[in-house]
Formats: sequence, structure tokens, C-alpha cells
Amino acid sequence: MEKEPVYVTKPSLGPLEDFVGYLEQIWSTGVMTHNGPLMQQLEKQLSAYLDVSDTVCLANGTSAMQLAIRALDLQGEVITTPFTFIASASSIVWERCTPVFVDIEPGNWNIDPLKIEQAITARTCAILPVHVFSAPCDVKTISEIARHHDLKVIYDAAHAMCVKVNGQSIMRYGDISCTSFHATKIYNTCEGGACFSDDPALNARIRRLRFFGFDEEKNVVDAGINAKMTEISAALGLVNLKGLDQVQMNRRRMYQLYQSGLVSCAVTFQQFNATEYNYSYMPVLFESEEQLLRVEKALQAENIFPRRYFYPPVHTMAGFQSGSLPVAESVSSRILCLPLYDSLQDEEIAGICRIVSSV
Ligand code: T4K
Repeated sequence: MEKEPVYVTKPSLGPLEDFVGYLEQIWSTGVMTHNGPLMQQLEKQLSAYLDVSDTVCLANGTSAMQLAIRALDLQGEVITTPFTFIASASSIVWERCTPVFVDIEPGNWNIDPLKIEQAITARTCAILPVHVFSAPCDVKTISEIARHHDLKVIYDAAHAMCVKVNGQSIMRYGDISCTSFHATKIYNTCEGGACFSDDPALNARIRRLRFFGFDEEKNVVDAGINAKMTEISAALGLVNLKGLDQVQMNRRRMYQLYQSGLVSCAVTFQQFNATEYNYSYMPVLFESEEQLLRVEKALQAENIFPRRYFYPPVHTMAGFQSGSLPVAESVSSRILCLPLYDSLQDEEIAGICRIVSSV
């Protein structure tokens, strides 16, 4: 009999009966969307859980970045990383700004602050760094550069739910931080996302922008769009929030199992501070792309499906082409994300490590 496939991830879901309880509430009130009570409750609970001043829930992480760019009225060049999911760059383009890609650091794979300084021109309006795989960017240096050059900072914190830097939520850095609650993320609302800012005026503007530009009296006061979170997504968010601490603990333990299982292999791991990481991905850096491809093939032969997050780097994709960025190109060609999710069994991890080691 063929083995069940093992994918790179699987959503972490709280108890179904809790979700059904919320669905009964939705069925009886008929309120399904438009700043509903469950979404408001989720915003409050997320703010308390993350210890942030406010949370603006949205339809997804991509709309979070687009509304952040809109809310800050950005125009011109936005400096960003090529080692990310396409949405980081495409949201810049959709907001009619120009992404300018700079290279990454070889150890933690995030945007290199030195390269940011070199890329600043008279047209630069903002920096959009990504905390890739949840490892924090050099937030201190980036905020100094931004202050010095009078630039805005929007963090793509899609991977970084629950991460703390210097004891405070990573969502508190930058003018606005954006995250994703997609099904493949450590915390999910099926589809969903959020913006975080300490500026009440910015939060109010993002709330208007997500709802066609309506103010509280339903007058259109801004050029908005539909980026609302539904009550069904919010219900799922409330259910999944309860188990999130446990999910993180499980993942940390599994990450460590992988590390010890791969100890004899010629692979390296992302550089991060153990208290500033959420273990949502299991990225492994091989010595060569050829090695990676052999490992990928051997795993696939056993019905195990790791993923090449993020390959190719965005600056080489059609429509984004720019000059060579050697660190991003090299790292991107050699990283494979191994399966990591809540219900993955220790024996499955051991089996994956055996296959990687044998190759
Ligand atoms: N910024 C960054 C840095 C991001 O990584 C992302 C999203 C964003 C911004 C934008 O946020 P959103 O607008 O998406 O909220 C996934 C996700 O679609 C995407 O959210 C995510 N990053 C990106 C890294 O990965 P794929 O191409 O991996 O999806 P897919 O369908 O191949 O799923 C991978 C595996 O997950 C499947 O093999 C099985 C499992 N899976 C997937 C889904 C959708 C499930 O078990 N259940 C599911 O419902 O894109």
C-alpha cells in the first residue's frame, strides 16, 4: 500500500466543537461580515496576546501590505529583499511603487542593512524588509537608517507571528507591521492577515481602507477597497488562538529533533536567536543545488514533499528583473524547507533525516 503523502505543512486547527459553537452563533445572528462581533473580539484578543496597542484584521497578508503602503501614501521606490514570497514585491507594484531589490545576509537570509544604505536615492520613500522564516531582521539598524533618511518602514512579518525582539512583539517595529494568517502559517484563520501600528490615525485609516473607504457614519472618505475579514475566518482565529502556545512548543521540539537528526549531514541552519524564532518552517541550506535536488528527489520517491521556499529569488522573476544579487541567488538555490507541522510524528522526522543523511 502506498504511504500517505507528507506535505511541507498542514494547518494547525483547534477543536472542531469550539468552531461549531461559533458557527451556531453566526447562524443565529446572521452576521457574517462587515466589522462583525467575532472579528472585533479577535482583534482585541490578538492585541492582548501579542501585547500590541491595536490589531487591524484583514482578508489576507497581501492586502495587509497593500493597505499599509496606501495608508502611508507612499510613492516612488521601496527597498526590499529578493528572498521572499512573491507577495512582498507584488504588493509594492500593485500600489504603483517600484521595488528596488538589495542583497541579503548570508547567515540569517534577511535583507542586508548595509546594502539598504547603498540603494537609497532621491526617489526612495520606504523600506519593506521581511522577517524570513521568522528570524528578525536587524530592526535597530533599519530604524536608524530610516530615521536618518526620513523613510517609512513596513515590515512583512507574514512568518513572524508570536516572535519577540528585545522582549517586545516584533509587530511593534516599523511604521506598520503586516502579517499573514494563511492556512500554511503557524497561526491561521484559513485566509487572513493583519496590520499593526502604534499610530491610532494609521489604524483608523487602514480600517476605513479595508471597508471601501467608509467612515463610521458610512460616508466614503477615502479611496478604499474590500479587504475585510469574515466572521467565519474570525471564528477560526478565536479557536486557533487558544492552542497557539502549544503549537509553538511542539514545533520547537520538532525543529530540534531535525537538528539532531541531521547533525552528521553537510547542511546548515538559519542563524537566529533561540528566543526570537517561532519555528514555523524547517529550512535547511545545502552545500550545493545539486545536493538539494538529489535530496528532494529521494524524499519525493517516498511520497514526502518538501518545498523550495523561496526559489527563484524575486529579482530574477519575469517583470522584476534587476542586476545580480549573488548572496540571494546562492542561498535561494540551496534552501529546502522540510515538512514541519503540529501533527507530524517523531518517526516521520527520523525517517526524513535518514533519507537526507543517506543522500
Ligand atoms: N509575505 C510572505 C513572506 C509570505 O510568505 C506570504 C505568504 C505573504 C506575504 C502573503 O500572505 P497571504 O496573502 O498569502 O496571506 C503558500 C501560501 O499561499 C502563502 O500564504 C505563503 N506566503 C507561501 C509561502 O506559501 P504555497 O504555494 O506553498 O501553497 P500550497 O497550496 O502549495 O500549500 C503548501 C502545502 O500546504 C500543501 O502541499 C499542503 C498544505 N496545505 C495548503 C493549503 C492551502 C494544507 O494542508 N491545507 C491548505 O489549505 O503558498
